[in-house]
Amino acid sequence: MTCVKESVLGRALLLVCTAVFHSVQSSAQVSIEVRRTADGADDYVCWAPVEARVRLASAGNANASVQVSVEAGGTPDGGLVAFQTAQDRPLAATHNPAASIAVTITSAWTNFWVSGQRASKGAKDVQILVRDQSGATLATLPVMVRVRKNADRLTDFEISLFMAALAKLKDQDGPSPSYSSYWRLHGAAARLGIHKSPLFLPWHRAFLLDLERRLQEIDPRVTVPYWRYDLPSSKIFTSEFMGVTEVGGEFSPGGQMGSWADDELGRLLRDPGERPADGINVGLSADALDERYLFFQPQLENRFHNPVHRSVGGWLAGPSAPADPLFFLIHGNVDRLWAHWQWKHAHFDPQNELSYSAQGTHPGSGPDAGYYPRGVYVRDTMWPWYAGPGDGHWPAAGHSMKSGLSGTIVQPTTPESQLDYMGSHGGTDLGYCYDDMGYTGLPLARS
Ligand SMILES: [Cu+2]
Repeated sequence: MTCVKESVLGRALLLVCTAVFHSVQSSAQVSIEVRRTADGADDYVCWAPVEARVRLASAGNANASVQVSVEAGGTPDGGLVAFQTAQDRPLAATHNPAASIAVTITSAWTNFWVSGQRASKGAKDVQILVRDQSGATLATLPVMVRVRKNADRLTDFEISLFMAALAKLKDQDGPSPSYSSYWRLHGAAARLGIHKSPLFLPWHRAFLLDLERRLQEIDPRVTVPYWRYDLPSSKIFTSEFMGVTEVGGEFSPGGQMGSWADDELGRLLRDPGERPADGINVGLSADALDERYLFFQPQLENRFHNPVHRSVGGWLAGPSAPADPLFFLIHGNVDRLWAHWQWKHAHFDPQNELSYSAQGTHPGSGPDAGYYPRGVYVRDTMWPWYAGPGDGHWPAAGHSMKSGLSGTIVQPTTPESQLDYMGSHGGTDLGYCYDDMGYTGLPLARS
């Protein structure tokens, strides 16, 4: 069986694994793996099905086979996973996971699919269990259903994990990319057409994923939460999280945000006259957004995004916006709104101009030909995820996205690669999901 070492829980898990191991010595020894590795560092799943496999690990009779069931263990309010046997990766139309599946295991690997059903609470709180026909547990593998959540509904523990990972990234000067490189990249990209163009959404999707993977490298339990800025919030603008703004007074973030500063920009600035915790009136329902990308993108950018940057003010009102970590919570929500719109209109096909209006590669085809700079068209590589020298329009790129512990990296990083973010329509699963949008497009109860 596979015993997993996790940074904090390592000792406890090792004990659990050892205990289970002893109890099954009399019967079969069974191994479970997620993503074809014995390494627990990639045992994180979202709603999208992820490949897992099981086999008899004991040497001995090579012809042995055992009838087992694969099921989930955990707690009633923690994470939950479900299973499916299928040759090919199930897509939205074929996804049909069950609480348990019957499998005949041998000394060769047998594959199955595991997908999240309910979000974990900041730890590997769900187990993949293999039981024999008497119900005895033959093997157990802890996993985490790691989803992006509403920042206002995070537990104090989840907030502390996120803030600790952020602080660690901020303190690290050496490993690349550092926190400050994110606002520098955004500032440079702002001159290349990432705003006021179709590129706005896919570029920021990749950018968010880039930071999220960097944070997960520090703590794999962390995701970037989203700020529902259209609603009042009680938890986000506190000294434990994104800081407090006193109306008519100073911006006095307290806690960790109180000492947040940048070598070049100085101390964190926000507009002291605003109370973001009250919510920001965007004056438009998300349901009213146009179903054509050409019109949807500027609506989302101008009505649901620009006023938020302006209202919070300070760093967030300029091209160095990502220097304020609140940037990533804002863009988490922008990306979530895009994801909801994609589901509502089934807009995942990058070859359909209703899903993404700038078709082809630069200078493009159709009515938009020649209109946008390089990088905007659906099959263009987006800077800075671009391996190569500068060429007059693009600077030389010294930045590459981390492959992540469980996220697949798509090369080259094009707008096309970002559209079908869970791979539910045949694209590549980027390894993230939202707590209110399931794999098959069914709205989910937020946890
Ligand atoms: Cu923005």
